Amino acid sequence: MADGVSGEVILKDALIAAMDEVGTRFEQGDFYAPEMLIAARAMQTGLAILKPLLVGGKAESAGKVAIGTVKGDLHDIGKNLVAMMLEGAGFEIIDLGVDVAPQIFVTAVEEGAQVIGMSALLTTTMSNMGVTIEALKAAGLRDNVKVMVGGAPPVTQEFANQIGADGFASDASSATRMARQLVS
Ligand code: B1M
Repeated sequence: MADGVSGEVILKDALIAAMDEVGTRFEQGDFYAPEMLIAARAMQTGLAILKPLLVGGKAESAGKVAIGTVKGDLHDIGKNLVAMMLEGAGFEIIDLGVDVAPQIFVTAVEEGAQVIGMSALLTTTMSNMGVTIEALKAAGLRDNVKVMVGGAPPVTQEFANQIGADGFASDASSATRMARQLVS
C-alpha cells in the first residue's frame, strides 16, 4: 500500500492468489484445516486493512441486500468480500453470517430485503440455495425478492439457472454489477 499498489491488485494478485495456493495444498494433503484457518485469519486481517482502498466513500442507498453463507457452510471470506464491495457500491447490507438456515433468509425478505445473496463453497451445502428458494416460494415471497448466488464451482451460472436464482456472480466485482442489474 505504501508503494501505491492498488487495493484490487493486492487483493487479486496477493491475497486471493495465496488462498488458491492454500486450497491446492489442502487438496494435495500438504495442508490441513489448521493451516486453512491460519490463512483465513491472515486474509480477514488483510481485508480489514484493504477495506478503505476497496470501498471508497459512502454513496446513496442503492438497495437493501441480505447476504449469508448457506446452512452447513462456514466459509465467510468470499461472502464478506462481496458484502464489502456491495456496501462500497451504496447497498445497505444485512449480513446474516454463516450457516444461515432458509427461514432466516425468509425473515430478512419479510423485513424488507430486496435482494438475497447466498454464498456456498462446499458441494455438500450448495443444494441449500435451492432449498432456500423453495422456502421463499412456500412463504409466498418469491416474487418480492431477487436471488443472487455465488461461491466456488460447481456453483455456476448453470447451477443458478437450475435452482431458479435470478443471478449468479463469480466474484465480488461482478456481484456488484449483478446486484445493480437486479434492483434496476
Ligand atoms: Co474450506 N474448503 N473446508 N475452509 N476452504 C475449500 C472451499 C475447498 C475447495 C478446499 C479444497 O479442497 N481445495 C474444499 C471444498 C471442496 C468441495 O466441497 N468442493 C473445502 C473443504 C473440504 C473444507 C472442509 C470440509 C475441510 C474439513 O474440515 N475436512 C471444512 C468445511 C467446514 C464447513 O464449512 N462446514 C472447511 C473449512 C475451512 C476453514 C474453516 C478452515 C476455512 C474457512 C475460514 C473462513 O471462511 N472463515 C477454509 C478455507 C480458508 C478454504 C479455502 C482454502 C479458501 C476459501 C476462501 O476463503 N477463498 C478453500 C479453497 C479455495 O477456495 N481455494 C476451501 C478466498 C475467497 C475470496 O474466495 O470464497 O471463492 P471465495 O469467494 C469468491 C467467489 O467464490 C465469489 O466472490 C468471492 C470473492 O471474489 N463469491 C460470491 C463467493 N460468495 C459469493 C456470493 C455471491 C457472489 C459471489 O453472491 C451472493
